[in-house]
Amino acid sequence: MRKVQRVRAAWPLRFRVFGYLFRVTVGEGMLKIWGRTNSLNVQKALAALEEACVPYERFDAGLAFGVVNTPEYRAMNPNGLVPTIDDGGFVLWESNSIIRYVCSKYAPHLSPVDPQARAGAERWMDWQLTTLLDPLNAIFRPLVRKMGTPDVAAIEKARVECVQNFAILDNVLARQPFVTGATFGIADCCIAPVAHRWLNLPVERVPSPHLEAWYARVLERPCGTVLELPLS
Ligand SMILES: N[C@@H](CCC(=O)N[C@@H](CS)C(=O)NCC(=O)O)C(=O)O
Repeated sequence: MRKVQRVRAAWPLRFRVFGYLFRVTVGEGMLKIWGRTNSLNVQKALAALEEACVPYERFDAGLAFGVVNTPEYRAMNPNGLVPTIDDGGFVLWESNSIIRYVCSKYAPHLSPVDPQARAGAERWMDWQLTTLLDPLNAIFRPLVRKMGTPDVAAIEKARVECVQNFAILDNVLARQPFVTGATFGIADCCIAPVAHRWLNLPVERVPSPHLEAWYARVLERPCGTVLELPLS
């Protein structure tokens, strides 16, 4: 499998060097992640790694890059989907589980332990998977990935759902700077790539000043580097 990217440079070099030396010293080696950078679920995992300041090696995988159907990959991830990580021999798939793991282990400040704060954050992560994702895909796949013949009525129905969903976020972000309160956390890692996709889709949106202000704040953070690519 071709290695395409080493440590990213979003954080000051001294933090990266410290992280690298720490991992080498304790014998963990560099964390590995498989997945193409235009995948939403890969972006979520990368956002967590960037925010947690974890040095990593990324390997392109999925769609045109293949890899996901090789026996070696399937042994790690039997779904044949991306992302997958290998952290010193600990293999994990499912983007939200990766976010939880990376933040709990490497960035506890992003990962609440208080049961109510934890549930509050995880609620948004579940909501991203169960509510935000499907209508977004119903627009993204035909209009950006050019998958199938666009069904205008289905796209419009999905657009209306997205407008309603993102209005919920806009209302929350009118009261606080980040999804779960005053500081950036796991829920922001999870939702930022989805908002990036919504705010860049070629469809009509209603004004969402608080969502857009939050997104601008997120772009200034380490995870903003993950969101630089145009949609593809
Ligand atoms: N529930 C999984 C879904 C993973 C998933 O559907 N990944 C997509 C990319 S976003 C995928 O692997 N598509 C096939 C491919 O890229 O070959 C997760 O959150 O990690």
